[in-house]
Amino acid sequence: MKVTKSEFVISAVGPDQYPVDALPEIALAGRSNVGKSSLINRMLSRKNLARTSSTPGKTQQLNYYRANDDLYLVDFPGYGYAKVSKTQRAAFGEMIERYLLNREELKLVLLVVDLRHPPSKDDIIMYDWLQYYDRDVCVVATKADKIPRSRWSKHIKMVKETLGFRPHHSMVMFSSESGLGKDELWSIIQSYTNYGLEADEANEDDTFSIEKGQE
Ligand SMILES: Nc1nc2c(ncn2[C@@H]2O[C@H](COP(=O)(O)OP(=O)(O)OP(=O)(O)O)[C@@H](O)[C@H]2O)c(=O)[nH]1
Ligand SMILES: [Mg+2]
Repeated sequence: MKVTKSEFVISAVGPDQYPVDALPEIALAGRSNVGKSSLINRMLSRKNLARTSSTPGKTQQLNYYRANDDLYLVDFPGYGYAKVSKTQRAAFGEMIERYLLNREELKLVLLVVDLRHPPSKDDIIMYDWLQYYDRDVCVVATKADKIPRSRWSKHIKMVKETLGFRPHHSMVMFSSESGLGKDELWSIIQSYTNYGLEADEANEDDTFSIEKGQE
């Protein structure tokens, strides 16, 4: 998908602040500091639209970013950050659980994990949780630029095994640094959002082989 327009829309602390225009939503879940906001910036070709930081635990609401006028990318608070208080953690958990349970516009959850390491206990809990709520999932293994290409397949295998990856879900290797996986991830997202055939046909020249050639 070619993103020609993108904007930050709202930091929502609860359902009464979620957008009401019924556009499809793609949510990003993942450990704090794993690279969710960086992934959003790369997907939208923006340097600093989603705030990234080396201080984990910064994102504490559901942050909505609109791509074209087609869909929202929804940045979740990162989990697994020790310095967030128990009360805060419970409140985020509740908000996310309610969102996952009820949000009709939610079409796909990107579970962002670090390609370098086996998924954490929290990653596994989140993956199981998403399956329990019967949500479609795409596992995005990011920071691929941090390990040599010769070890990518070994690491993908490790990620899949640790998570108990289900073959009906999708998986993509990604790097916000190099752009690896960007077009592939857009194709996956488009296959889950229902602005459908027309958009797909219009984007035939936007194939991921182009960027793959640049890896
Ligand atoms: N080399 C490399 N660094 C990355 C990549 N993605 C993210 N980073 C770095 O990892 C750090 C955390 O990235 P963020 O995008 O802020 O992580 P986050 O998941 O949004 O973190 P929270 O908002 O705290 O949950 C930053 O220093 C990024 O520059 C990547 O693909 N490659
Ligand atoms: Mg973030």
